[in-house]
Amino acid sequence: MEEHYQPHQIESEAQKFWEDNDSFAVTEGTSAVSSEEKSKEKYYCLSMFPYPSGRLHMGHVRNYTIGDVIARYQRMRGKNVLQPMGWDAFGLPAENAAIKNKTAPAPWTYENINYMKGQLKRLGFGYDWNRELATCKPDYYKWEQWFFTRLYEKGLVYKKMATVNWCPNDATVLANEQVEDGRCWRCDTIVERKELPQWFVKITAYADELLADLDKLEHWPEQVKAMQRNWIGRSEGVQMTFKVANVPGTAAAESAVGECVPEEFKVYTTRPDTLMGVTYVGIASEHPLAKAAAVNNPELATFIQECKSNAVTEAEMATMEKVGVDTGIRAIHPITGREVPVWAANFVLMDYGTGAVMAVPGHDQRDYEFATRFGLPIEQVIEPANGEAIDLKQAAFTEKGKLVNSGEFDGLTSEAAFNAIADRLIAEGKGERQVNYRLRDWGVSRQRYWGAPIPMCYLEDGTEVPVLLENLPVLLPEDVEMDGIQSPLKADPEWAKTTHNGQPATRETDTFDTFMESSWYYARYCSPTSDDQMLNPAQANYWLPVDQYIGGIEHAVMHLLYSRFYHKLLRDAGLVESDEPFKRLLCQGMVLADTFFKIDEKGVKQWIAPTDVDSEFDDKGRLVRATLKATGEVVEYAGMSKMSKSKNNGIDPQDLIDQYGADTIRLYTMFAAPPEQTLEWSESAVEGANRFLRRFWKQAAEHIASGDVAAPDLTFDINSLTKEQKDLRRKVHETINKVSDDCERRLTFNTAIAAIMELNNAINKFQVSHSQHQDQDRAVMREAIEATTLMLAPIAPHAMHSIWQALGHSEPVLDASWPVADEEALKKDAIILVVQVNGKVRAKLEVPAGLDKDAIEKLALEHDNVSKFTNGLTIRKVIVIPGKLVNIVAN
Ligand code: ANZ
Repeated sequence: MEEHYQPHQIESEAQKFWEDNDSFAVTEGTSAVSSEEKSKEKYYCLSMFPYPSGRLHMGHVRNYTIGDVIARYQRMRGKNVLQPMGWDAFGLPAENAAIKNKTAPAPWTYENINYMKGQLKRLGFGYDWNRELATCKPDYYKWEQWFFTRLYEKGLVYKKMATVNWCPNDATVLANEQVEDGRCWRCDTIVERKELPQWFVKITAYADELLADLDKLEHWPEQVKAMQRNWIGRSEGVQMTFKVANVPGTAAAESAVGECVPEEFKVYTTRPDTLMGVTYVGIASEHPLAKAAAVNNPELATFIQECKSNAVTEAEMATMEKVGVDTGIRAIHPITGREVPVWAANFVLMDYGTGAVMAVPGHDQRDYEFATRFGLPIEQVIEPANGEAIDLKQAAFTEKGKLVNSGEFDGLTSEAAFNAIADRLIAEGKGERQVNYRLRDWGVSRQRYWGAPIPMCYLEDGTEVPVLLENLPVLLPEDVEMDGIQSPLKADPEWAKTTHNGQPATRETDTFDTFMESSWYYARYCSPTSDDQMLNPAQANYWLPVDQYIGGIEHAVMHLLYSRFYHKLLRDAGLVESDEPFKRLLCQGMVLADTFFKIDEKGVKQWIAPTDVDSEFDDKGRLVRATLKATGEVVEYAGMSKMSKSKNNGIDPQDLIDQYGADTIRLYTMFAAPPEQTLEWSESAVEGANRFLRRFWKQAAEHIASGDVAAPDLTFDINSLTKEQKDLRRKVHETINKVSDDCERRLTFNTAIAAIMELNNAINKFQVSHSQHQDQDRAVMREAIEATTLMLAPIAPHAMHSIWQALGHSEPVLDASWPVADEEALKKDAIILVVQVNGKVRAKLEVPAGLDKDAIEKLALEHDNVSKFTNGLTIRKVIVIPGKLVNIVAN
């Protein structure tokens, strides 16, 4: 074994070994070769697959290191471990890059995949590359297209006109969460609203199950489950009808709108108990009534126009200024018959409930703000249950309570009134109970090119038909020219021409939302090459559900909800048996780094890469001075923030690999923080990780050089061990217990590593004080070094691969068994007891472990320092708490 740690050489040797032996290939144990796998418990460890953006960033490195450590650990625990990797390869950035570089998205994507795959290999991640998939490949999206046509046949897919967020710059539809402060998340352009025909998948049909099954997900972070619950947003309420008293200029309106102006409309409320406090009605600007009234109302028409260009998310709505216009329409209160004005208001969403609300400004804060602004009446109909006075001049009273000013309903509690009013409306045919979800159906149409073509076509008479299996996949042409304006699919009328059962037809030119691909890739890994069906159920059911899923918290809602939905669809199509795709979920924290800037001549902030800066710290570790490495110029420090291009504080993992090797980066990322917390980048901590590996390498090398390590005869005789030898053994086995628990249950690898480092210190001390010429010393040492090697193997697999070999093992460390603590070694020979006299500590007593109470009492009373304080007193009581304390009461 080389005396010095040479990561690059060691790492390429280990990687070659894994590659040559196809070490990470797994099967379900159905073939003869793999009968051993058959007897093992399966373990499916999955990290979220990357978008092939070009290079790995530290966030990827962190995510994939956590996954790889878990996978390797579970393998050493004797499991049959599947850990696959692939590429979430469709999406906008490829198009944008292609436009910029005047190429097509496909070659850009494949090149990136190639490069990033090399990086993943260089980091030593143990993936079964035989299962690699890229979602942009026809053999993958063919099955996604097929599944969509099945869903269409089942009535779970439909097309409708929908208002969408439209980014005029990217010419694409954006999901609500892709809109940040009214702007496109990618290019910052102000987002508009637009109506387009869109394909939808009925996720709302599964809303109840998606909500209920969250309770089954014991090993998911509470936070993620709460976000999903919130997103699904189940509420129970009443949908009721308001009649329209008048529409100003109805005839003109009808001819302009081209259809009948509605005579009535519906509202949805979760608080029917407040019905008697309705003083106006709010409708969305896109509501048919608003459109009708706008014909004769230019102010309203302008307002509707303005709302169109203001995309809003629900979060923004809460803080947004509430504005609106009186439509002139009057609606009739369903119980009192009183006429109330109908206002078009920007806080009413068209696609929630019915697009109209009964406004109760006394008890709803949004209605209150709106009423205050426009001088609409505010009436109290609920009082606090405890009879306290409320002040409607300050704010709405939004809690439940007891009804007042509500005629026959006065005195009822909100709960009782909910039922009484609902029953009354139902009896009069004016309403019904309803469960509502905030969750919308999943709009999957995108007007972009680089995605899976939606497998639908239109016959000459306009009938929509799903593409037949024999005509799938609908291929996306890869050899295209991007003009930056229109999707090549839309620009080429020839592409759309097709036939369906011999009849001429045109293809749909929209493509799928890329969440479609990422919603089922975890399942496809189980039978990645299956070409006669989407999934091979036997294989899928062997591996699924995923035992451990690891990824970023940014996917807490959309990706994880869509995948859960998709899994249930796959189940209902008979392809999988389980109800949920991911048993245990770990969301890793962000990677942060220091940010520095200087102000340039134009007064603009220039962000400076942390690697270009020298920092000085005070003794508390606070940064006191930062200077440019190149010139010594002082720069400003702006704190830690998420590594990002915009702050120029990203650290390229490739540079680190080149400098320190993969094991150091892996060890550093796992040691710097618990996986769920943010990781603060620190160059000196990377160096620390590197030093630790060097040190352990040296220890192992010295130990091996000290004498024969040929295994079997180098065992020790437990009965003749010295105290130091026993102490080291105890430390080794205590560490095994701690590290096992940290890796299995807690998933806190940082504390596991800290424990290994402590053990390492103990080894060092032992090595210095023991010449190791004694067989017994060498045997104890060997046990400690082997245990350390095994425990570090998942984290720093390359160095441990070499050390394990050098220790004389023929089987690779990858397949070695995880160490198990020896109960015998854990036993303590002696324990220290504190002796108190009348509550004051008077002595520390070393006694043999397992000594009985009487003997301990005797020893305590005989201790010099104890007898000094009990002299002349009468011993009243002696309390012995085994393993801890002796308390003597004397007076
Ligand atoms: C009257 C009322 C009185 C309401 C009150 C609340 C409190 P969740 O729980 O989220 O389902 N609402 C209904 N449709 C809306 C739309 N399209 N845009 C904006 N708001 C809408 O919310 C249901 C409540 O949100 C409904 O109950 C309605 O206001 C409002 F003291 O009706 B409520």
